[in-house]
Amino acid sequence: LEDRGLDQNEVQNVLVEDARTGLTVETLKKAIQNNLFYVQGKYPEIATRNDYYMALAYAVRDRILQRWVASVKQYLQEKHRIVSYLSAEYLLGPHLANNLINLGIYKETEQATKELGISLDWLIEKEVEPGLGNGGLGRLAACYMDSLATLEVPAIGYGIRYQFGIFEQDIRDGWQVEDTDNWLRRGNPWEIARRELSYDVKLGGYLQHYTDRDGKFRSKWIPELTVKGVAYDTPILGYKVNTTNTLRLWKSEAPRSFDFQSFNAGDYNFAVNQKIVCENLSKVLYPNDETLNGKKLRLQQQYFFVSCSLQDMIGIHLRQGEKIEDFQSTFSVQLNDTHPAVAIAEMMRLLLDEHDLDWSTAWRVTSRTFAYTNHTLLPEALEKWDLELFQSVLPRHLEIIYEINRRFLDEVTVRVYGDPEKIRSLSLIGEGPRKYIKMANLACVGSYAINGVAALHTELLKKTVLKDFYALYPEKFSNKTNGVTPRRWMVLSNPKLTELISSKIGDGWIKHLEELSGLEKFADDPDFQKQWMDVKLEMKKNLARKIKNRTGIDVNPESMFDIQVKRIHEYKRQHLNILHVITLYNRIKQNPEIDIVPRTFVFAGKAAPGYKLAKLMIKLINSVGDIVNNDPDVKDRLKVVFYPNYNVTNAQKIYPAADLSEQISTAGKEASGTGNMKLSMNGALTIGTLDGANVEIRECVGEENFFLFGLTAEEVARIKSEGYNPYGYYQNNAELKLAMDQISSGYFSHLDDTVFKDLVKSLLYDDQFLLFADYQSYIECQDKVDVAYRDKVKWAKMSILNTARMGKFSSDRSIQEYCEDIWKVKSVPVSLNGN
Ligand code: B1N
Repeated sequence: LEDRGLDQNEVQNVLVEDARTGLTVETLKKAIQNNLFYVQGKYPEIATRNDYYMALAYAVRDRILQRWVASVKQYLQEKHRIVSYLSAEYLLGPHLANNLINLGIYKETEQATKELGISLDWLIEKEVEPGLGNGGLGRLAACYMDSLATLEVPAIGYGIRYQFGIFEQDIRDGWQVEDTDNWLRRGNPWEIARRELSYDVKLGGYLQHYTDRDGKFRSKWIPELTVKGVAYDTPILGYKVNTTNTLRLWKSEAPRSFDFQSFNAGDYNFAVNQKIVCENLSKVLYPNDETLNGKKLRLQQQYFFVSCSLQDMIGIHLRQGEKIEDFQSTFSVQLNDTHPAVAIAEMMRLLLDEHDLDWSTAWRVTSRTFAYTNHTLLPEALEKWDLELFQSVLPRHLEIIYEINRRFLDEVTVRVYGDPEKIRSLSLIGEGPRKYIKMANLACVGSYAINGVAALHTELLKKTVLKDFYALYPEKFSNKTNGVTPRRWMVLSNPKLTELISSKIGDGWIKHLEELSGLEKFADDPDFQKQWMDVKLEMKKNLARKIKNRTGIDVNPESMFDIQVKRIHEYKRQHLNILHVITLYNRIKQNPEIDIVPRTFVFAGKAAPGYKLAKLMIKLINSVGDIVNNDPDVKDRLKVVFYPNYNVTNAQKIYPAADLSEQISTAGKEASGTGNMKLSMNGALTIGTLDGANVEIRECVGEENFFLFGLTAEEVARIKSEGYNPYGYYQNNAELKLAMDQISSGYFSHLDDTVFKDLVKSLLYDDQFLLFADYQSYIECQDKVDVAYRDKVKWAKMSILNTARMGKFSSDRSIQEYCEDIWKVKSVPVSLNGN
């Protein structure tokens, strides 16, 4: 840092908690009033709800900044290995309440706002959440950032500051319609733009080959375009610790040189156009969850954020006075799936072309830096880039990937005795009508560790998609079962349950979730059961109110809340759930006096805009709902609700109200799932298949507290290899046949027999997800749920035991495992010493 024009000894240090940043009700109140006046320029009588929200948000931010600055300072002054998490998605959810909880000033703030005549809830609900992710993968990144900070691990998250996050979903006439998510329109008080922190990123163009003065063969990349990435930092607070890590998201802009050059040449249109092209890179999140579309802009996005991030890390490393070839001692870089896997080629390029290392040194650094998490086995989600498209964006990287591949195949040919099938499967380049790059293979070759996200998933990875890599490098593989943060998913979203739990076992569980096991001894206590179920009922009443507001549907809070909330996908089988609804409906129609437990079926989730069948599943849910909800014979015993625009904000209201959690994916398809954990933590019982983390949840809660049904992953594989015949199941099952015939004949669609044709056809003739094969088992299991729910005492006990036994599924446990087994990092407590 340069001379600042003053004798530094004369400068006074700011106190840590002074009148500006103190945590008492009085200082908070004063801060809000000050911000209202000096930041928003308003006085109370004319201040809007947003003015108050902003005034409070800035008051909270001031308090975070002390800790944030101290954390950064400590990481830079002392030498600690830093975890760098690279993810194309972060599904953070609203910040305000979370930051109040992690700062430990929720109660004080509630009091301060109350004394100012406004309700804290009213302000919290004002926040537009940053929806910078699609689903589980993005939300996992957010939970992991929370746990890293809470465990006081130096970490930085890198990603993209999408101007438009995941689309907003509305339901019109039962169909999903999408609207853009303009989340930044009222400003974002939680980020700090670091205009001075920016990097150039090259795109497109061609290579010039030449021999340099030392006789070294070199490639010079002449790009077609250069874009600039600007850092936007968001603080990530740990729970009741000083540690505050950074989430650094890159925004793309046109470099300034552009305007000058083109304006000088008089080409105004070109300049304006290029500016738009550059800004487009971080414009919008691709809304596809587990499906590829191979679009050039997506590859450009991936490369853009990866390049900025690596340049940033190298800068940090070198500024510490370290040598470039020791990079891996400063950073351990985790790849959140293959979306950032181009980092392996980019690291090589930076080391070879910009830092002048030789290949073997560069490769040693690179292959000791990266670790790769795989999140899916679905073939349609495995990233492949058309080789020509890749070359048109990243010509130099293609050349580097060829060289990595050449050396890799040379080395392994001997080890696989030249087996051409194995070599084909290991190669980074796929051959076919068109050549393509296999990003998972690049990630496996370039990483020192590879992990799956649940025990079953990791086993399947080793046996299927990555089996040839597992044979080569068994020591690289491990399992890291996903987890979720109890701060957001219990303390924040379910304060009543939190209070009840803490009244019995203290509040240590919030940081040490295993301590929830202390609840087991109250599972049979009638008073505790009553309090437990009272909280559940209150949460169900809250949700019922929300449902009424949002959809107009009246639901009975005393009915069983049967909940399936997640992205809409064939493999997740929301349509299996709907077949159950139709089956119950038909039983009522055939015997109107039948004794069944009243149920409210709640569905929520977005379908990728281009995924026709998923959109049709939404329409089917709504169509069935229209008939069932309004049929007088049903007498309100069944209600079907599709809650629109599922996001973190809505999820926080839904999980606490669940009695039954639907986790019914085809076995072997859901890598882990994390909603399954959040629901169970909040006292829901699970009906589920042996898939993903369900397997481990069942092991933990006990098989008597879990409703299991369906084929196993092995049986699914066997049936598929023998040839699955859905039509046979349909013909032989009267209830299934009736339900399917109703859907296809238009019973739920005003006699229009065309609407659901594609869905019916897929289920009857070529369903990859074996709905009919699991139908009978599912229905029988649901009948057991019905019986179990009638025994209130037993249900309460099972609900308590579910929560009590969920300790393993804290993201703190997951992160602890990553730290010990993969990253080799330790916690670094941060002190606030008055600087
Ligand atoms: O990642 C979650 C898991 O809990 C889920 O089971 C898994 O389905 C999810 C391409 C994905 N896998 N792959 C994706 C997301 C966006 C995209 O563009 C793939 N999401 C998952 C966390 O481990």
